[in-house]
Amino acid sequence: MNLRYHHRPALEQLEARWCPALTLVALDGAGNLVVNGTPTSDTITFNFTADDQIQVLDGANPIGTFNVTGNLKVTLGNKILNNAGSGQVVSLDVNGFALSGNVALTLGTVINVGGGPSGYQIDDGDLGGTIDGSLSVTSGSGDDSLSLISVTTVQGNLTFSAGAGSDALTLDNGSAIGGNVTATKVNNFLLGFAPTPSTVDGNVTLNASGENVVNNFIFLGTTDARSSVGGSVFITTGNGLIDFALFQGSVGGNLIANVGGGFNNVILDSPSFLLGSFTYVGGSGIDTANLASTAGGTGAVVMGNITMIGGNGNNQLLIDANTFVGGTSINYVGGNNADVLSFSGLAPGARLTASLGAGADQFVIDSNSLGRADVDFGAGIDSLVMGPDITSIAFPLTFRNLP
Ligand SMILES: [Ca+2]
Repeated sequence: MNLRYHHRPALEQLEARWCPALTLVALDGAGNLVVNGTPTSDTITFNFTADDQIQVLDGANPIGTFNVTGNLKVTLGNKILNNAGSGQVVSLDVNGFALSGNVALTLGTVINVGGGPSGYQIDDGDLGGTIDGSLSVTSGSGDDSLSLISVTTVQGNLTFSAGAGSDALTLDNGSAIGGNVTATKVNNFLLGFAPTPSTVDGNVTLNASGENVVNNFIFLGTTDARSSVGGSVFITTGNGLIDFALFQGSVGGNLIANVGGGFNNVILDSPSFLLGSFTYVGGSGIDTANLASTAGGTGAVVMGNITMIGGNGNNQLLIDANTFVGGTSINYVGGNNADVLSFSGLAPGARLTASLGAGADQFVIDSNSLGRADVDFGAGIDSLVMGPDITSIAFPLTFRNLP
């Protein structure tokens, strides 16, 4: 081996790796602001000084201010970061102003060796503002996050393709998306938590198929100011622990979740409003759905039908006394293992159809507010539990395979 011969070219490579730079910050002929390269500092800021006026800063270093009549198109590369703080930040500091066009961020992979977060951390500055077009973010294998938490409005669609890693999308504190939200390989999604509601007017599609990790998808609000999705919510995940919850929020369309294997848990809690139907397809492993009011008062309201297909595992569908189902059908399909189907809610127009499969299953009924019920207990030593609030059944009820 000739160490002396190889020494000089290796130095050049190290310099390129450890001294990143923005290689292009300029307007193109169409009025787009094009930013390419890798920020030198830990923060690149797009600081709006007026509508469509964007000052670019790499750390505290101003690169220039541009009149952006088109779109903001940013491509940032891979970076090794040594940062114990906030990680590699991309700040869309709209400052209460507006951008007429779209924002498109294409981001590489940040590896942080300093203890702070890896990945690109994208925020909306202190004051928020309005993006008249759409916001799209594509990121690499780091743990990337996109947080709109400062009263930002995106009139068009929001798209976040987060790549590998544990990625997060947070829309909170007055965020408003006029179009659809599509998040791919995003493991943590939160809509609304602060007293000021956050809204998505279109659909929310969360596609984490193939991501066999923990996924948390939460739609929140407060009793006085509910966060909402105007359209439908579609959730697809791989195997692993999937939690999703609708707390004190509303969905104008349907809620459809296909969550793969592993332990999956769904909660619709007090008060939450689903104006369409609820469809929940689990895989192998324990799947639970709890439509309830843990805090008392009004529970979940599902105006459409309920369908749960639990697969194998000790699955549970619990519909408690404060939950109202407005649809005509509650359909439950269990697999092997011990299923529990418990209904004590209000579904006066619904026909409950259940196929509990093999295993020691349990059907618990404690409400007469049901159109009718047809329950096939399947194989196994099963049980029917009635009460304590009712002592007899006042609706048509048929059983099969009850020992
Ligand atoms: Ca990522």
